[in-house]
Amino acid sequence: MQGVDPAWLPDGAFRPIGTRRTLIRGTGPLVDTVRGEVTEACARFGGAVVQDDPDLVLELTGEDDGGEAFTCGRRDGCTTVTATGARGLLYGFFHVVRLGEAAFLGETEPQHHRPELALRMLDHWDNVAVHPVMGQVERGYAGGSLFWADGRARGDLERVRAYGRLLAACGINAVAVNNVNVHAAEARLLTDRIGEVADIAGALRPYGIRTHLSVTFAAPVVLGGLETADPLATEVREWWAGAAARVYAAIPDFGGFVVKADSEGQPGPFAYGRSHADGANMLAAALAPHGGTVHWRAFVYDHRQDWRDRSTDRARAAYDHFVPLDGEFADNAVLQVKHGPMDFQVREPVSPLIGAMPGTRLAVELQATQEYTGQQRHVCWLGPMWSEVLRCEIAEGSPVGALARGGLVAVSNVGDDLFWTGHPLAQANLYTFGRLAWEPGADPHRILDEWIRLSFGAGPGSGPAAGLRSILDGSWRTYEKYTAPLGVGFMVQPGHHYGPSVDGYEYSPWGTYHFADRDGVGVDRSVASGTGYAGQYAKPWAELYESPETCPDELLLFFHHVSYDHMLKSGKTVIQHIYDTHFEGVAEVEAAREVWGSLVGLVDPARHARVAERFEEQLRSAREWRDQVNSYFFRKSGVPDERGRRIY
Ligand code: GCW
Repeated sequence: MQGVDPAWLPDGAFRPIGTRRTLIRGTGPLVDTVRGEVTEACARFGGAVVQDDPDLVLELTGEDDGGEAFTCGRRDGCTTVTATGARGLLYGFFHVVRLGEAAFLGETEPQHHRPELALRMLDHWDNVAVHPVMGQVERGYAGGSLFWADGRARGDLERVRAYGRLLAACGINAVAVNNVNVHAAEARLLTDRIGEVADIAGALRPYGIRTHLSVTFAAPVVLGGLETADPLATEVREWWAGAAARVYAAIPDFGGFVVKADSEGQPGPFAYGRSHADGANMLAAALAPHGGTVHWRAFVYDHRQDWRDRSTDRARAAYDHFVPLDGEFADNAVLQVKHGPMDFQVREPVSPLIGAMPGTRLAVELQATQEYTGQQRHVCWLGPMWSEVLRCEIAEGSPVGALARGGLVAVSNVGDDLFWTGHPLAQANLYTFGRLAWEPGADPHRILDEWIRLSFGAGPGSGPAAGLRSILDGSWRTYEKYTAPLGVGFMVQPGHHYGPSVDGYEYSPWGTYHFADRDGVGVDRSVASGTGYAGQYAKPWAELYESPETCPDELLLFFHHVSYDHMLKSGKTVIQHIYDTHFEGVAEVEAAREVWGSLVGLVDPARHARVAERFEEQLRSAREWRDQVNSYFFRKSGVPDERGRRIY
């Protein structure tokens, strides 16, 4: 699309296909999408869509069965992609785009590809009407909404279509188009404003993407004029059944509802003395006749706690609320769980809930928007963190990626910004998310290389590839180093969550503390002497986390309160670790900024300028983090830096 960054689909990525002869077999809207793609590539590069003597065959075999798998191989000078579903053909086409010239070399046995997770979804926290505090996109760092402007759905949906194309090219197949905090205008998307959602769904459909909607649990009251939203009341159930039927009349392939209930002020079943299974199942029943799914979020905790009350631990909340309900949720109800027990901090353990709900379909929620990881002003490629989460065997023998039977979801980092994500390098997070949702066990570094090759047209060892890799590869650990140490969270400025404030939430009702005093720091979540959170894990995790002797360094202060001179496994004391990592983190940002500077002339000038500008802010902010955190702990502990560096 003109005037918008091409991200991982620059024209050049279509040269290998566009210079060749392609035979396309099959009919239907998604096959038309593929045909349109090939035709356009050929118009640009001189190839042709042909009936015989092809270099490439893209074939839908028989009736479209809705499947997403495809088979790709090459023999006798011809590359062949076959699929039994049109979506599979679309993914097979983008697979060939990703392979580039390599798709047309040598011979390869047919290989079968299929997504490991059926649902690969982005949740947009987009508001229709600009919210007085949260703006157009809650926690959005890439401008306004792609979908909504001036209080309604955009008239021109070209960009939404282009977005769908980028998403399909990395394997994403579902999008929720509005914020889980559903305000008054947004609530009506479910009813009289469903036509606007249908328009957006129409723009995403050609790329195999289904549309979902966040709804308010109070809809029967606020929209339907009923006196109650009690999930067991007949009139409420009937109201939802009717509402769902009307949604499907407007959007026949509608995906379903996303619900944030009894959380941070959103209404929910607790008001009626009902359980979250009652609430979710009522919506599931309304959606079931139409094949829809309800995504019920497990982000339920007390955000009005008293900091003096040391018995309440926010980390425990999701598990305490939901584990007793295991087995009670309907088949088309998916419990959507944040990957960590808190809230998308730079370092958290894996949520124990994920391993403790064998009788429930779970979706795992990640956050691509960098709320707590630099807000797309800092480079922070989250691939390694997500991969660690997905590979973690939180229940015996089962990695998180396999336990997420209901899918993988990320909070989107995209807006109407020219570069989609504000920071152009944050596109890597979106791409990596899609590829990991397709294959949770994939090596994230391979995905990064793929993203670099596609986006910058640079193979390993050529042009800017090595520089880009070195900037992105360790950027999450760098961010961790100059911000919150050893698993402590929330040392951010309250409200907007950007920049350091060590005590920002320490005495607030949100329930997240570090408990630093002159002797030590950290939250005791052991069973023996703390909140008991460590006991929510199965073996071996419960034992590992229970004792400071076995707890991994990077999570030590999440699980334990220790003295500043506590010796880490790394051989450093806690206080020296804090000082060292903060100095190192800033030095790493300085080095990355240098590398970026050296890429001038090797990457598109507009991208270069945007990233260069963001690096200035990242460095300023990293120094602020370093100096505030180091000074804070120096003043608390009185322990000087072994190396005598400047602390204020
Ligand atoms: O991370 C927190 C955010 C809120 C968000 C909430 C949630 C949409 O600060 O802005 O609300 O999580 O996940 O519901």
